[in-house]
Amino acid sequence: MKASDKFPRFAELPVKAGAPKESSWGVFGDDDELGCLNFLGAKGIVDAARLVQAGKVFRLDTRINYAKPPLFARAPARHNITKFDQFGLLGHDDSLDNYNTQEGSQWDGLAHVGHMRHRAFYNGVKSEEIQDGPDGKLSIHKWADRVVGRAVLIDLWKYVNDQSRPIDPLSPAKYPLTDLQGALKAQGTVLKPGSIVLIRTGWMQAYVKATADEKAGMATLEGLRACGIESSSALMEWFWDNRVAAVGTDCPAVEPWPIDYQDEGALHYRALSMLGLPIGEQFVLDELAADCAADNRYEFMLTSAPMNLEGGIASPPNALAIK
Ligand code: UVW
Repeated sequence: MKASDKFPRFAELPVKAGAPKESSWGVFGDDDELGCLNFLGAKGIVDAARLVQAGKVFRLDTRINYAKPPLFARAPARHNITKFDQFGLLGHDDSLDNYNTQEGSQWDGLAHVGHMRHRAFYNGVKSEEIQDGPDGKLSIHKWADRVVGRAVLIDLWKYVNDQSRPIDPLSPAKYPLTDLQGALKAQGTVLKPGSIVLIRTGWMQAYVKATADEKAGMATLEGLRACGIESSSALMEWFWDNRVAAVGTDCPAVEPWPIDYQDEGALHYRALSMLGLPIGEQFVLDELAADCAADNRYEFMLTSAPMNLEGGIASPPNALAIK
């Protein structure tokens, strides 16, 4: 890190008395609700805009209801179109009923998962403080205009296949930190402070090819088997010390699924509750990856506008990668 970097290193965490081990609580202020998104900023947006050179845009969200049925037994959304033809006005409205904000591509907000032993969410927020409306703590709407900056794709799927050691994405295979570092090196990409990291594991392309019966089998917490990245303290140190602002993946849980809910080392606890690191799941990265491989440019501008829902817990990313 540069000498001007005012944030503590991972080894110096926590900075706040009484805060859990390896937590960033207090680093961005006692009332902070943005966590690692604080690593993004005006300079990063200007630098990211300079990466726009080809005029290509990649949508990173799945279509609504792409997963049939949705994973983790989440409910499918119902889309209704209402016709009107009255007072000389002909047209339509529509509504999306029963919409679960995690039915497809999603950011897990910091209110999604709290630490099971500390009984607390990022920055010590208690479950009672998480509620609908403007006063809801750690609400996703606070990110609505924040997730813009330089992003980097780490194509793990390509990396392991290029080395003739493919994994089965529809199994709980674990990519180690050394693969993330190796893929970056092979791509010639560096992490700069304030980057959003996108990680392609190969899960999404395998899921899309699965049969309807296989998808039905994967739709429950018990039935799902999915690859992901390791959930170690070393990985969190690497993310934090590189000032990674958010991590989005094409797999269902970032870490391999199933997870052991009793294991304090689970990435959901380490990232969301301890570091305040937003994690994204079921992102669409295959077309972007093909383009990055073709022009050998794995960095681009990313814009993501989470839902402006006061008290919201999660959101589709509404993400665009722009090259
Ligand atoms: C669960 O919380 C079950 O899943 P996720 O946050 O990975 O969508």
